[in-house]
Amino acid sequence: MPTPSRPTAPGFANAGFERVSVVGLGYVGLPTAAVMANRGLNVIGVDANPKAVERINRGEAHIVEPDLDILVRSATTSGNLRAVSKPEPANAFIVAVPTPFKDNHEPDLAFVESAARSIAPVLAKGNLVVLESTSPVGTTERMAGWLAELRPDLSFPGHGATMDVHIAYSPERVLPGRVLIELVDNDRVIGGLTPACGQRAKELYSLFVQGTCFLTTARTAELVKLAENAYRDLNIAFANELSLVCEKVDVNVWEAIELANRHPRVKILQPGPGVGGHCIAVDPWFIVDSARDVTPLIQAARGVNDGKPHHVAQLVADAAQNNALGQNKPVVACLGLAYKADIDDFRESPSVDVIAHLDAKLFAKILVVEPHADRLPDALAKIPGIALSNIDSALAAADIVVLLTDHAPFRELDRARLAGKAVIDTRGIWR
Ligand code: SAJ
Repeated sequence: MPTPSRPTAPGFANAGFERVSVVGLGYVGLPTAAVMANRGLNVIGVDANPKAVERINRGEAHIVEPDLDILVRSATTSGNLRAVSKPEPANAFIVAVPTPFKDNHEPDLAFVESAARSIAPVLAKGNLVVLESTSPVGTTERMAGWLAELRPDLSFPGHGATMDVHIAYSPERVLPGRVLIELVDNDRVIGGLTPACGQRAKELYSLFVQGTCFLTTARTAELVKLAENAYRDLNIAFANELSLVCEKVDVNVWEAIELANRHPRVKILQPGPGVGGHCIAVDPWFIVDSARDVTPLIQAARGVNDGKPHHVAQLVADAAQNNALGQNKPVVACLGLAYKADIDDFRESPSVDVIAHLDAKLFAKILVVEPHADRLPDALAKIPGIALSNIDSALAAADIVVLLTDHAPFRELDRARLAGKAVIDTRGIWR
């Protein structure tokens, strides 16, 4: 993790950013605010959720991410980080709000628009606004348009001959579980609405980023971010498709991939129960939305990955029907709810999807084990016969064990405890 530095020292070179505001204190915004504050910048974090604001001001992180609590505590104790629910004047605004999609997979920019509306009244000549949220190509231009409409007294890039406010796009690229490391170490792509906007944003990020900052246009930077996540989605889809092929031809997919990866130019990813999280399962649709007729590959990958939870649910149903105990309905233990290992994020989780697709009538009980949950998500709580359990009770009762998320305690499980049970290991950790 980055070494927390002490608060603003006299003569600290802040490139004219006396005060920086981060709008949206979620999985990206809070770590960014905390890292900048620990580098000596004066940071105001803005979040619409009053509970989050309160907790941050108490020096606590409201999300789980390694070492984030320590960094937030040190940032608030030094006085360099303060959370508020309404924007205040600052020299720079970093917008890090969610960009989900609507039911038809169309991007939903409501949070970006409302962030723009909330900062508009406090904007001043000389300010910088950077959008970090993953966004469809053209969103930064739209944000400039919203701001120009709301502040006719200021000039914005693309709106008027002069430029009072610089605007840029710089996507976050951090991996949950490694956010504090990647925030500092990763290279950064910065797209200005004009070259001067990009340059000003680079001056801000250079205050805490140790990777290289690459300058480009806002539209290119927006597409780069989408391309990165679509690329990963496609590669996971290939692994998932291969796992279906392997089932049909009776080959162990994990062994086949391991051996194929001994080729110097092959690096196949790992199959699993599907693709989850708020990024990889969402962002490819932003490309599709802009260019539907030329993206059959990206759409097919989404289909393969979204189809995987149904397939796993079918494997569990088959195991229930083949259950050697005969007359009695089997007990199934489902291990893991998070969308990937060792985090507490259940958003778009394929593990949750698999359980939601189980046919409850086939089972005496569905026991769910998730070390990071103290209650079942709403989507699952209504299933008849379902209960949250601990690993010992679940394994003692289970006839069928389904490994969905490869959390550390499951990886370390003594395999002897699975003897005599039907095991469906969607992540290949027990082979
Ligand atoms: N997964 C597999 N097989 C693999 C790798 C991942 O099934 O071999 C699954 C995971 O279990 C999970 C999903 O894919 O369900 C996504 O996990 P991930 O670790 O690939 O990615 P995220 O969503 O946690 O973070 C991604 C990262 N993007 C890339 O690696 C290109 C991260 O750098 C981005 O900042 C983040 O999306 C984001 O916020 O956009």
